[in-house]
Amino acid sequence: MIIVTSGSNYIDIDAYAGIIAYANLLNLKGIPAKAVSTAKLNESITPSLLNLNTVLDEYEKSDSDNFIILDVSNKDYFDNIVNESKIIEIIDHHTGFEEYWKEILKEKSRIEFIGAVATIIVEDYEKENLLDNMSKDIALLLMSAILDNTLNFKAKVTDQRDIKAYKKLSKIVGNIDNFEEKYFLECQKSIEANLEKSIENDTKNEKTCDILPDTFSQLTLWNKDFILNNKENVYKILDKMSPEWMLNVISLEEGKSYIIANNELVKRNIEKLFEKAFKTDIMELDSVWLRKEIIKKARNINFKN
Ligand SMILES: [Mn+2]
Repeated sequence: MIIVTSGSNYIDIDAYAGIIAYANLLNLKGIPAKAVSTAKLNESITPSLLNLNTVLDEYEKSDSDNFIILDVSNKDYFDNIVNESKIIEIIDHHTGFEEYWKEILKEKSRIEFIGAVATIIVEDYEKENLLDNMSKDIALLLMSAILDNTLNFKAKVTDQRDIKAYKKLSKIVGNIDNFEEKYFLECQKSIEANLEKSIENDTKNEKTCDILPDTFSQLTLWNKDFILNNKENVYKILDKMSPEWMLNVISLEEGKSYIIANNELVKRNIEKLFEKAFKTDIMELDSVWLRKEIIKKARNINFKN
């Protein structure tokens, strides 16, 4: 049996959609394959997506199993069920291990730097002329994967191929009004329901440079309203971590970041960094800025306090 699987610990919607869709493609081609994961599913796999008529398969271990790995190529992070010497294909979009796998798997190592692995799977269906055989539910999973991994096409990793694949999937699914908004609002709902844990999970506590506070939090949301309406709560959670913090709120609806900070020194430094002023505790940026991009900018700039 061919086992299509992904990473250990947590998998996101790109891995989840990818392994289900790829196992299904192999089945359509008459090749027995199962989509298996023993990892936890993260918040990008929403309750609505879990309610679709698509599921992971049960795993029954057999010595004759071969493995296909999706959305991860660092062998330290493969699902625990994987026998490394039995890997027959890897499809990923993370950098670092492309030469290693090319050597071993030749053309069966497909590591390409685009927005989502889901896009590569859609292209595979197309090459096999099997797009018409893809179910609406699988198409919905793959659409969500592309949205999530490209941050609604705003992330710099977004490729034209992602946009093209998404359009093809939309045709299979038919008309859904504001699918992007619905998907991200559902992700946002689980963040709101568990605000403290969500903030903690996406806070980095480390010295990155002289300008930025060590406590640097980030939330990716459809819109910023909830956070602004619950400012006191948000401040309380962050103040507990450190008197000096900053929060990067990525608003996907508007395609821009908002920096929130309440410490005067922190605010002054960020104002120098972006050459922009805070309106009370909020600074509106011109586009989506990821935390790692803000840190990079801060490290490249030298100024005296
Ligand atoms: Mn991915």
